[in-house]
Amino acid sequence: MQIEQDKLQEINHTGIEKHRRQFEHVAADINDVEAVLQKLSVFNIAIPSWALGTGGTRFGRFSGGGEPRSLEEKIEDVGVIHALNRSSNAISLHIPWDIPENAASVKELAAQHGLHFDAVNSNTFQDQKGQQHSYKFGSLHHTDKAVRQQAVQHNIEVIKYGVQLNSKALSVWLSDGSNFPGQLNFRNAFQNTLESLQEIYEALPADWKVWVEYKPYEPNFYSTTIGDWGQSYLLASKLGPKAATLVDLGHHLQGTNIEQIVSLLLMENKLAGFHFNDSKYGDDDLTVGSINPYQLFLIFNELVEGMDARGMDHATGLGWMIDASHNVKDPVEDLLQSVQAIKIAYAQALIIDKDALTAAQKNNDVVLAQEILQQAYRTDVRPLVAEAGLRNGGALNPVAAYRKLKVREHLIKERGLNTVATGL
Ligand code: RM4
Ligand code: MN
Ligand code: MN
Repeated sequence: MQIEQDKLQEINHTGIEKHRRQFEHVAADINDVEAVLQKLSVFNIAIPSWALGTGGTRFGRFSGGGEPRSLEEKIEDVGVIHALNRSSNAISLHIPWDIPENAASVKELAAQHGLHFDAVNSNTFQDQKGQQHSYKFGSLHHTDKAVRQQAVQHNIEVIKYGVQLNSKALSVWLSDGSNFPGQLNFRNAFQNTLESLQEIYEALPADWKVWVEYKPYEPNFYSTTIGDWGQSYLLASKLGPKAATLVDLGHHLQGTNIEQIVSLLLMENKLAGFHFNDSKYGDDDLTVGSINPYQLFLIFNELVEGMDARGMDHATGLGWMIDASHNVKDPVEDLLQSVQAIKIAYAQALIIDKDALTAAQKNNDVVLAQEILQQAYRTDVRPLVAEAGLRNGGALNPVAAYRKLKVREHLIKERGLNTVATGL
């Protein structure tokens, strides 16, 4: 389904006066508001192909209706998201959930919606039909070389699919680990993982990267072979310059200072990018910004500061992706909310008074440092985000426009009520 521009403009028109008032109010106090708008307008976050249907629990799946039945329909849904927010110009594919059978036509369809392909994700955490060896006891870390080889080959195949689509990165998340003490020799598991990743690394085209994602637990509950950023960083360092660490916000134990991890990885040029989501307890994959928007802001503070220190382009310097999926929301609305939350946190980080903060840090003026950060965090920057979207031809309020345009109703009519998208 295509968003009709004239209808979208009509909807925007009804809210424009209120928006103007709110925008002028916040813009008046911002230094170089045009520079902030410019940065917001080129900032994009990739949508995961596995988040377009309802999913995300082991216990049941309750289809919301009109779910995409194919990769083509997933691309159309991302097209809808991008048409509304003008900030989701890429899709990240999970193989084999979403195999691009005909790369040329898939690429063309994506281009029609103004989309391209971000990192491709491999999957060695589930057995596929007809697969020779099982991943029950892991994949790249497996004790049996034949299993490791099969998993390596799968990753190489995923790179090949990605090359056809002009992706530039392979994202690897392993569920490899152990459920019980004694089950695994940690050193061997790590060495096997490293050697397997080295083979995959060798298969990367010159302009490609491999992103190594970590996660502390689940599905294994005693150990995970790439369990934290230290383990991922160690692998990425040993692999070489094309390897870096991917931070999924939900993959940390409670209380972990994620912003500090981000800051140091960035300093070492080993931060690949993000899987954004939010969580209360673990890998909850909830809508970005729904639980702890302050943490998200603090992460963006480190990102803006650290990327500027390295002279990096905010929009293209790192991989920006969402990794969320769950049961009770319309997935498209959920993704629209997530992208907005990310842009809000980014905008807040952009308006921090950096010079004042640096001076406060130098003077050990702890109170002032907090005041400066929270001044930015407590500014309602939503009119800035809306203005950037509007100038790009998007919706003033993407979720509201999606509802007014009755997109889900159209999709249900087109696809039916009982469709189930591939994914978890
Ligand atoms: C994992 C991890 C991966 C994602 C899978 C579906 O927990 O976050 O990035 O590909 O879930
Ligand atoms: Mn992830
Ligand atoms: Mn996860």
